Amino acid sequence: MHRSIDEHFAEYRRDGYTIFKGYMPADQVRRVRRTVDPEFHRLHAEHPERIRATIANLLSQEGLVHLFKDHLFDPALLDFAEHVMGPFVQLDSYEITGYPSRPLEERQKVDRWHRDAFSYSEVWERHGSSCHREDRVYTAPTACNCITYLQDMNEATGHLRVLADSHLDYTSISDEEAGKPQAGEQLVELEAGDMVYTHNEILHAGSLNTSGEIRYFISAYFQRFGLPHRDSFRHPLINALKDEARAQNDRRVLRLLGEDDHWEERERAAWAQMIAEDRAARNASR
Ligand SMILES: O=C(O)CCC(=O)C(=O)O
Ligand SMILES: [Fe+2]
Repeated sequence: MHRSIDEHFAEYRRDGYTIFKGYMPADQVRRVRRTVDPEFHRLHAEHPERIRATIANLLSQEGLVHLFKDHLFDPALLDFAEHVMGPFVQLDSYEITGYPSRPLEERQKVDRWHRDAFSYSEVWERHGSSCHREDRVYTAPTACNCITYLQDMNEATGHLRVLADSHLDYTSISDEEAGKPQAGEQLVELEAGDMVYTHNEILHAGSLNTSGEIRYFISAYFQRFGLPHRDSFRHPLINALKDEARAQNDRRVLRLLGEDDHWEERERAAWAQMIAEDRAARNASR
């Protein structure tokens, strides 16, 4: 059962995240797992001490781009991203991460509470002057993580943990506490193929995997256009995607890949309209 953009946004604004149930069909989940399994077995064997391994820059991977590009360019996903951030959405990073299965005694261990990249709460949460903590103002995120899980999420595979509505405050978790369960945390209920769409100011953590299978998620990390980005936009495979988007006049896909000659102009036009409305309101009350 699919919910409307408005319903998702109401939840997102209140809690700092929303869940798109069944976002990736089961056969695609199986196809992705089957395709990347050998590479992750290799990566995990190479560094057995690491709790996760990542294949980054998915759009620049010859053998993977065809499998992954439709997931990222899905109009429903981009519609929601634009609803949340405005029409200024750029890709920061597109990757798949796999957690190898760990010994059973590590079950339910927390993989570090954190806020994601480009969050400003991290800068101010420990600042001595604390007046900002009295206000709980919702602001559009500078970045969003769209995380699609490729297995049911439970005690064995390792829950995603979230402190709901922490995108509205400056609560901080000390380094000593970052590896521990937190009072009030939600263990997010998810099945294979579900996508969690987060606000980058939300506090969250993964949990270690003891399921016997690899614990996978695909992360499409969106950011405001123009910010520094991790993925390359200059690879020949990306150029081909941009050529395709240009031929279809698909400006938002071009923008997603770092190309928009008009964004500043468009933003200033929106500001000018607001300033004119404010001026008209002042004049009307004279
Ligand atoms: O492991 C998870 O479920 C979440 C991962 C995460 O928060 C991250 O990679 O930033
Ligand atoms: Fe994260």
